[in-house]
Amino acid sequence: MSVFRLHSNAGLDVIGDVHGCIDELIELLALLGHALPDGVSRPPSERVVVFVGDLCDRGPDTPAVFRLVQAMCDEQRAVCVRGNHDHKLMRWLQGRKVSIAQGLELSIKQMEPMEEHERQGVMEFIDSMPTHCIVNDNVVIAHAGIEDWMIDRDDTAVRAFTMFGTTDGEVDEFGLPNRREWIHRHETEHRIVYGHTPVLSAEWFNNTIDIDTGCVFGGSLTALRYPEMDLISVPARMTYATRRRPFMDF
Ligand SMILES: [Mn+2]
Repeated sequence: MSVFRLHSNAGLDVIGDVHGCIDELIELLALLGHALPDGVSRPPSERVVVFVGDLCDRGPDTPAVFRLVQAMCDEQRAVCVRGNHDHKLMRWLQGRKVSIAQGLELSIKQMEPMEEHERQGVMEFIDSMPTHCIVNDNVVIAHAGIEDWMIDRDDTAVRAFTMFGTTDGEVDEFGLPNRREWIHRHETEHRIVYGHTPVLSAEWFNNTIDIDTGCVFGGSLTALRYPEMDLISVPARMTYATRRRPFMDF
């Protein structure tokens, strides 16, 4: 893992947690004007796509999502920062001991028919995902968010935080980890775009925005366009998984 810095004059489309929702992803990319790697229709957009991570688990077709996103990354049209679910799938692919739960069991089943080299390709792809991405020295994309002092740094603490969020033992009213204390501490000029915690609607708070609108849980898949700051969403075609706690308001 590393920090990925990029400059884009053409603009940027940041996409929330996909979790195997291939139909909604294809629909959203088409709506944003991106050509799909299957070669149909429009010329490629100059805009760069950044995924906030968690491409896999819980949803209907994780292999298809990896094929599409990997192809876009190979063509240098996209970047994906690493989410906790991607990380765990990588560890499973590496033959390490991980608990097979929270949708990983579905990804494993869906990946069964894949050729060995394809699974290897997914493993290497996840291994190459950065901890966070900094665009035009202004927008920071990190799966679970980031503390200000972590921006443009890469060490064990940064990796853990950007994938899993706060792990200081604080819990919310549902007894689950309180993942978003950092948004109150954010003070730099950076705009921070993240996912990880499903919200009913994506709203700016203190120069940060959570764009995980819970597609796999029957919400929607959302993109933030930069510099326009428009939010574009497509509704989930169905509820693919159920949640342990309700969506946060924002
Ligand atoms: Mn996550």
